[in-house]
Order: sequence, then C-alpha cells, then structure tokens
Amino acid sequence: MMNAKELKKAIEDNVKVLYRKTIDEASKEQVFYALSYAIKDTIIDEWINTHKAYDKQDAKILYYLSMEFLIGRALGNNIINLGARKEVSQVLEELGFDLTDIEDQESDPALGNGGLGRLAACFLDSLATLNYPAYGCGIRYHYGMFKQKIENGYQKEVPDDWIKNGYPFEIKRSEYSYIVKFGGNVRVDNVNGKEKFIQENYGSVKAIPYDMPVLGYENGMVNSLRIWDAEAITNFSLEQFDKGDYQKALEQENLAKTLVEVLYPNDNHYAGKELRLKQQYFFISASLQRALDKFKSTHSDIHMLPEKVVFQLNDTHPTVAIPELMRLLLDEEGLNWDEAWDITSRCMAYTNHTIMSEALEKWPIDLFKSLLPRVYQIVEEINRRFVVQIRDRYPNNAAEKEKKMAILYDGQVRMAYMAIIAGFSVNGVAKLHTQILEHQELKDFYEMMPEKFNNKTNGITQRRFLVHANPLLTDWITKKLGSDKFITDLPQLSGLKQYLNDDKSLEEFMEIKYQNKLRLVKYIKEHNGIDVDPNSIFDVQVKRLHEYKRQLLNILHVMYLYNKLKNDDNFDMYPRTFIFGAKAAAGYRRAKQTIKLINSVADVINNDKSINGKIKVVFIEDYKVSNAEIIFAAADVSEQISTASKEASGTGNMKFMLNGAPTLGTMDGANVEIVEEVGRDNAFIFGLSSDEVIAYENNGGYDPMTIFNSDTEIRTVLMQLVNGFYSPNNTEEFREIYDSLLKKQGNDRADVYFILKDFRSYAKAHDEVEKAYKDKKRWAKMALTQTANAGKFSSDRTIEEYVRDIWHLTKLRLDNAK
Ligand code: 26W
Repeated sequence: MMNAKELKKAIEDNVKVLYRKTIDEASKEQVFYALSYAIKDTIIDEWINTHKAYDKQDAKILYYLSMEFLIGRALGNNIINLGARKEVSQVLEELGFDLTDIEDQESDPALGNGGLGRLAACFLDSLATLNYPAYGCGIRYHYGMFKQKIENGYQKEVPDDWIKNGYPFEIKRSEYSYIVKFGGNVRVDNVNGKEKFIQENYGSVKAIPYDMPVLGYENGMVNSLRIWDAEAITNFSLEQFDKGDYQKALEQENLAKTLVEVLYPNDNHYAGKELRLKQQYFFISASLQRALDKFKSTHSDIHMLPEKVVFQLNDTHPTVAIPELMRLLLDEEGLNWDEAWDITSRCMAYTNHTIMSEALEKWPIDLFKSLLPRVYQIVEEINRRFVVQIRDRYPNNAAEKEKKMAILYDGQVRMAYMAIIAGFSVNGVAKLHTQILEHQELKDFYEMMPEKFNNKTNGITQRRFLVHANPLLTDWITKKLGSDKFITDLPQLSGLKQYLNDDKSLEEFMEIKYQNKLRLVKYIKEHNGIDVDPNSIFDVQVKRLHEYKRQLLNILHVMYLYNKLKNDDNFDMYPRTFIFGAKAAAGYRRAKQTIKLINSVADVINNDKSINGKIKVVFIEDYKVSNAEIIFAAADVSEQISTASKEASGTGNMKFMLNGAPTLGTMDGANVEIVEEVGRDNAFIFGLSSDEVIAYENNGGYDPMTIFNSDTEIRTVLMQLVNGFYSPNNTEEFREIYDSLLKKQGNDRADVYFILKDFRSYAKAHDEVEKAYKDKKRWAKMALTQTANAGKFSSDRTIEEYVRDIWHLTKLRLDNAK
C-alpha cells in the first residue's frame, strides 16, 4: 500500500487525468473513480505477484464454477483487506470527503440472486485470505439482479445497469478469448481407423474474460474472479461461412448480444429456458478451455490434470462442465473414454443447495440435443454406461432404480443425477440438509455410493459482515480481546464470553447496537420516508421472497398483534418495528402478492395513531448487499422461519448472529447448528420439526380448516384478507393468498407450507422474545452470546473443510508479501 502522501497525490492526479478537474471541483462520483483507480494500482503488483507464485509453485488450482457471484461493492472491502481503512479515510477527510459517502457512489454488483450467489462471493474472500489458489468463474451479466422499486405497494422491476459508467475493478483480457459453439450437427469421420467427431453448421460466439481482483486479508494474495462476456465473431465470420451467409452472421451478432444480457432472477425455481442453457454452456465451455490451456502451458501430460485442477459445481447450474470436459479430453486431446472418464470424475465435485423439487434442473432432451449435439452424445454414453451398472447391481429391481437414478429419463436430462454420477463428491450445505439428502431426496444414490456424500456447513465472511458492516462492534471486540485476530480466526470471539456477566461491557455492547439502529433509522427515513423509533425492538426478516421462507407467516402474525392491540383492552406490547426486505422473482405471483400485502398492512398500521406507534411495519425497498450490511448490524431479532426441511442452510441467519441478534426460527437448515452453538435458551425456536413436516407430507398434509374453524383469532386475520380490511378499494386483492391457505389448489394441498399449523407456536415464541427483551440485562447477555458463539460460522472454517475433504489444495507462499 502506498503511504498517505502518495495516495493523496494519486487521487488528485486521477481526478485531473480522468476529468480535467482539480480535487476541489470534483464530485463524489469522480472521487470514487479516482480513489478506486488508485486502489487498483496498489492491488496490481500483488495480483501479478500472486499469479507468478501460482506458476512457480505449480499450485493446484480450484475453479469455483458458478452462474452467480453476488459480490456486492468492492471499494470498501478492498480497502479493508489492504489494511488501509484508517489511512484512506483520513486522506479523504483531508481532501474534504467522507469515505462512506464515497463508497456509496459505487454500483452494487448483483450478479446473483440470493444465498447461493452470496455464498460464492464469501468463499472467494476466504480462499484468498487463506492463501488458496482459486478462480471464480462466472458470467459478466450486463444486467444483474433488478433494482426493486415499490410503487403503490407493488414491486416494480427496474434494470440495473451496473457497468454503465465503467466498473473500475475489472480488467478486460481479450488475449484469453475462446470460441463457443452452439447447434448444428455432428459428423463422424474415420481417421486412421479412429472415429473423429466434428461439429458443423454451428453458430458461435467469442467469449472474452474480464477479471476482478479478489484480495485476501492483509496477506498480499490476490485471486481472480473471472467473468465471461460475449462478443460476436465479426469480419471473419462472413469469410468463414464464405457462402455469404449473411443471415447467420446476423444471428451470431444477436446471440452474442442476448447471451450475457441478464441474470435470470429466479431463486429456487427452474424455468427451462433455452437461453439459460446457452448461458450455462457458454461460460462453462470458455472456463474449461482456459483451464486446460493454462494447465497445458506448464504440463505435458494431461493425465495429471486431477492433481493440479479441481472444479466445484455450485449447484447443478454448471453441470454441463462434465460432458464438456469429456468432450475436450476425447475430441481435442484424443484420449479414450476410460481415460477421459477417469480424469473427469476425479476433477468434478458437486454442491447441492436445495431440495425444493421445483428447483431441480431437468432439461428437455430435444432442446439439449439440438443446442449441444456433441455434448449430448456424451451425456447419452455416460447414461448408457451408468444404466449398465445399475442393471448389474440391482438385477431384481433395475427398472425401478433406473426410473429413480438414470440421467436420461422421461424425455429429460436430469442434471443433479449427472453431477452425482460423474463427480467424486456430493455435499449438502448444513448438517440437517445433508441428512435429508442422504436419507430422503438422494437416498438411492447414497445407498449406491455413500463415500461421495459429505456435509459442508455454510459460512460467511466476517471481513464484510462484521469488519465492514459494523466498524463500531469491530473496534469494541478488538479492544475487549486485545487483538484483531478474530478477523482471520473467528472462533477467537469466544473470548468475549468472559464479559457476559460484566454489566459495563454489556452496556457498551448494547450502546453499539443502539448506534447501529440509529444508522438504520436514518437509512429508512431517507429511503422510505418512515419514522422509526430506535428504542423499539427491531424484528427483521430479510431474504428472497419465497413461500417456503414464510414472510406470509410473519405478516399474518403482525395482523394478529394489531387486532389484539385494537380489540383487547388488557393487551399491551413492547414497541416493535417489523422490518422486511425481499425481492420476488418477476414471474412469481404469490410472492409479489405477499409484498403487496406487507405494504398494505404497513399502510394501515403505520397510519393508525390510536396504537401509539406500538407497531411499525417497514418494507425496505431494494434489499441488496450494501443495505444488508446496515440492516444486520441494527437487528435485534433474526427471523428464520422457513418450513422445517425446506431451507438448505440459510446464511443470513449467521450474519444476524455475528452482529448480536438472537434467532427466532424453526429447526431448519443451519438454525439447528446455531442453536447447538448458543444453547436452546439463547434462541426462540418454534414450529414443526423437519421429521414432522416430512411425515405430514407423506400422508397428504394436514387440514387447515380445523384451525380456521376452531381458532377465532386466526380466523379473524384470515377474513381480513378478503373483507377489504387492508385493501378497501379491492376486496379481492388478497383472495389468492387466502385460498392458498385454506383450499386445495390443483395438485397442491392447502397451506403447503404449514403456516396455520405453525402459527400458534410462532406467536408464543414472539411472546418469549418480548419477555426476554424487557429484561434489559438478560437481553444484552443473550445478544452478546450470539456474537461470542459465532466462530463456527466463518466461511474460513467452511473453506478449510472443503480443502481438507474435497479440494486438497496447498497454501500458496508469497515471498514478497508484507
Ligand atoms: C434453476 C433455478 C434455481 C436458481 C437458484 C434453482 C436453485 C437456485 C439456488 C440453488 C437457490 C439458492 O440460492 N439456494 C440457497 O443456497 C444457500 C447457500 O447454500 C443456502 O444457504 C439457502 O438455504 C438456499 O436456499
């Protein structure tokens, strides 16, 4: 890192060169770019140095293949990882600027939907911090996750042009471009008695990589996130298809334009769109071609590949990597099937992130075959050989096993099965999730190949979600522990336990929470225009909007509390602010209706003077990484209320915990392990267990009408969905929500997600929260208990487990590092 004087000069020079301005004339945005380029300058040498070390040490490299990287803003994070926070903010101050203001100028790159994409970003941070050689490989979507506007209570999607003004932390690397081919047909030639497969009449695009630096924490390590953009193959395309195939040239131009245009905003819902499969093959083919070339530039024997390269498939989205690697090894490297299979299956590992059946990727064979004719032939052969294996092993029930396990079945390519069959590792993302995979969802595979299955409980990076998100708490912890080692060794937080009975420390801890609440109050005022009482309990649910996550349960409970306040003279409650933040997939009706409901309820309750502000409901517009950081730091209560068995892990739960908010939740996903760490007394647990949910599901569900008929308070709430109480201009506004809770919907049971079933126990858990909160000291202790026990949930721990059990990487030594 340059010293203060050099940095100041660099900023001033950049402002001059970029904008022909002196620093006192520069806007905040201009200073953002000037500073970012200065920071990039200091990163560059370490970046080069790191990659020289890769080569010199002949390091094994991880390629983390993912359709999504929800990286969030880079500037603040890079400054922290360079260890330059204080210095940079001081220099800016001298120049008349505030660092957080400047950080706010950066777009918030949202090249991901939610959990899976953010996990990928946390993993990159941990890999670099732990000195492991790795590339993230993904797509340079021109439009990431949409910006959410709320208009009249409805979600409106606005395109997010994150690269409009140029993104300072990326480098275009045209010299590593590759061609990717789609469609056409396969011709088989016989060359010296050997079959040669040649794809012809195809359309193609050029894949161009852009690299972003991924900095380790104060260790001089800089890995790369490599995202691929598409360009048309111009000029020579006309020559190449020299029949003057003008039409084709135009098509290719168009393909290149649409291919990387936009991230599919579906989270946990497979839509089967052809363009999506194109995106998958596009970035996978380019990433693998590059990985092989890189390997071959320093190795002569391709059989060594598994020793030097490992590919992790982030869910099934990159699974086409399996037949693509086979294709490259067979057709380009000239290996025979057994050699290619041996190499491929030793290079590929698969992570499952969901058991929701509607999320499973199953491509129609026709579509797959016409888009990827050669790759499909290989899939067929993988499947054929596997089916032979099944028949061998299960001679008595081969047909049944085939139905359950074959890759090709019923006209579809089942991507998860291909990943399991071909890879050497299959992992779930929390203990409970992995158990459900082994014993329910994937039990046939577990029975056949148990050695592949393992658990890797998710984690989060404390560099972003504590150090950057919560500087006050970071400083306090540093003081209390006498060191900042927790920044790279999170279990050190357990040292805070010695303060659990120290009143002064507890007060300090809660004062920091209060300051963070003020910061959020200000954000809400500025962005939503709502006044919020910082002394109320901040009860927060932020995550993608999905029925299984049950934001509906939360808002129905708010409606229930409001009725009590209005109708029951004996009822009183501690002031609460219910905070929501969530994006709904653009085509997800029920989710969008739920957003409208939350906003309608907010409208009525927030404007009712008679309840003295006892309840406030806030829907924070455009939930994203940058405002998430502000929200986690300010939360009192963490709502993690998915129907048990449905949330594979959750990672927001860990971010709340780290920032001192107890969990109000079901025994689902990683909540189970959070409770394990803090103890049952330091969490508010309610609802059906996953076993109970699964048992109900296997018996056709339960009957919500018995609850409707017997519980008058619940019934009142439900009636308010259809009597215009929250929608005076349209009593039908929430009819579908009402129906979904009480009536069978086509093939779906009524109340698929057990909302009414869990309602009473949820309400009781809320009572417990209030009781606990009123006892200031008890609450402070409970809050600090969360932070003190969050050590397990660092993504550093998760990454070390992946390295130990799956990737087998070696830490890179950086000689010139500070
Ligand atoms: C094909 C459509 C589609 C898109 C995204 C299907 C599935 C997904 C993701 C796998 C959904 C996802 O983000 N899953 C979340 O992954 C997190 C990281 O492991 C977990 O913490 C969440 O529980 C899980 O829902």
